[in-house]
Formats: sequence, structure tokens, C-alpha cells
Amino acid sequence: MNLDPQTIERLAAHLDAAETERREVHKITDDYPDMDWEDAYAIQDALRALKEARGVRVAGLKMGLTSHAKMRQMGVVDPVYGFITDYGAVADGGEIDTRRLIHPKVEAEIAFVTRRPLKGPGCHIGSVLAATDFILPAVEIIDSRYENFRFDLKSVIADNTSSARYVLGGTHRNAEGIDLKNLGVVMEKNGEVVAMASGAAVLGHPAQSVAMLANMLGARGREIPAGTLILTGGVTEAVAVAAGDNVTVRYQHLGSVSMRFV
Ligand code: 0L1
Ligand code: MG
Repeated sequence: MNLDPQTIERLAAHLDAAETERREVHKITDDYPDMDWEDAYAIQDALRALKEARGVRVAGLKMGLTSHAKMRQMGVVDPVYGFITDYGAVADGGEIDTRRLIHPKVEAEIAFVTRRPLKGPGCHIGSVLAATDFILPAVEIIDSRYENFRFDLKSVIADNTSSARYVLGGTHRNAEGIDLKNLGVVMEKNGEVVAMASGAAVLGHPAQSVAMLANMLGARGREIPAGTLILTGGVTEAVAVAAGDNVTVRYQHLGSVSMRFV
């Protein structure tokens, strides 16, 4: 690690304030070009601790940048992980207040809920499917705290991978009975189709994203606990939204998820 504990705490507070005050900031590697991957995740951990200390509950974990479409869109090559919060949850069909966000974008995702812990290294699709309680459709609303979504991977990890809001659909299914690779997803904005993909867009299979998360956490001596909700990453590129937009995502076998931006 190259950053001292005080700098890590200060950068976490800086990113937390940017989120709560809805204020864009420049990417933190501009000022700390030597920060390494451990520093980046240490800032994310400090951000999580800061939020939990004021009563925020962590509602689950997320993987980001797991599709080639997203990686291409953001000019990066590796997935990242972060956490989702209780205050980020929006009911299916609900309203999302854009005045609380900077420059939101929506991503269609497939979510998993585990019934057994998963720990890397060596976690694979088979172990994930065996440990999965159910899958459900999800839409993540990301909102980077960085100006114009311009960042590098370390800055985005520190900023909790742009986590902001998420909407879960009501249809829960057993993953074993579903061909997740070929599960079709269609995203509509204001009645127009804006993106289409299948589950294979996420690292070849959405369960691979959970396996990678377990392996990434395992490298840090952590695991995915039983009962964890995991957003596996956008199957399509992220689509920008603004007040007045209506978004519906239709999932083969899993129903649809919708929301309105006000
Ligand atoms: O969930 C995601 O894929 C977002 C990862 C962070 C990068 C971004 O803000 O697009
Ligand atoms: Mg996402």
C-alpha cells in the first residue's frame, strides 16, 4: 500500500461527501497517482465503514464492468466489486429522484442470492450454482461521483464502483432450471428498445461473475456469506437517463423491472 491510513480516511470522506452533496469531483488518482489496488479497496472499505457508522446497512455486493460492452464503453479490462446499500433500494415500478443523483445511468443485471457461503480461490460456476438460493432480475442505477464518468479503475473502486440505486424484480427463480447464458434481456427507455443482450454477455455466464467475486474476496481473506444478494454486472452498456424517463427491462423467464425518473 502507498497511502497512509489518514489519507485513506480523508479520501473516503471526500467521496462520501461528493455523493451526499451530489457534487462531481475529479478522479482521485489525479492527486494520488501512486495509489495501488490495495489502497483503492481500502478507501472503499473506509467508505463502507463511514456509512455503516451513521446507520446505513449494506444490502449486498455488486460486480461491475463484467461485460465486454461495459469494458469497451469505459476503456478498462478488469471487473471490479463494490457494495450496495439499504438506501439504494427502489421498489419495482417506483420513482427515482434525479435531484439526488449527478448523472445516472441504468444497467440491466441478473442478481443472485446465495444460500451457502462462497469462498475463493478456486470458486467456479458449478460451486456458485450449487450455493445459489435463487436468481432475480435487477436494474442497477450507477452514478459515478467523477466528472463526466471519467475515471480509471482504481478511482472507480474507491468510489464504490459508482453504486447509487437498484431495483429488484419480483420474480425469483431457481437458477438450476434456467439457461442463464442464453437468457435474453431487452431494455426499453420511453417505449423504445435501447439495448439488448443475453446473460452470456456477463463473463460468458452470470454465475462466473459471482465466482470471480468469491475469488477476488478470497484473495483478501474474505468470503461471500450465505444469504448475500449479488448484482452480477450489466449485460449491456449503461444507458444515460434523466428526469421524465421511464425505463422497463424485460427478462426472459424472469419477468420485467421498471422505474420512472423524476
Ligand atoms: O456497475 C458497474 O458496472 C459500474 C462500474 C463502475 C464504472 C461505471 O461507473 O460505469
Ligand atoms: Mg452494475
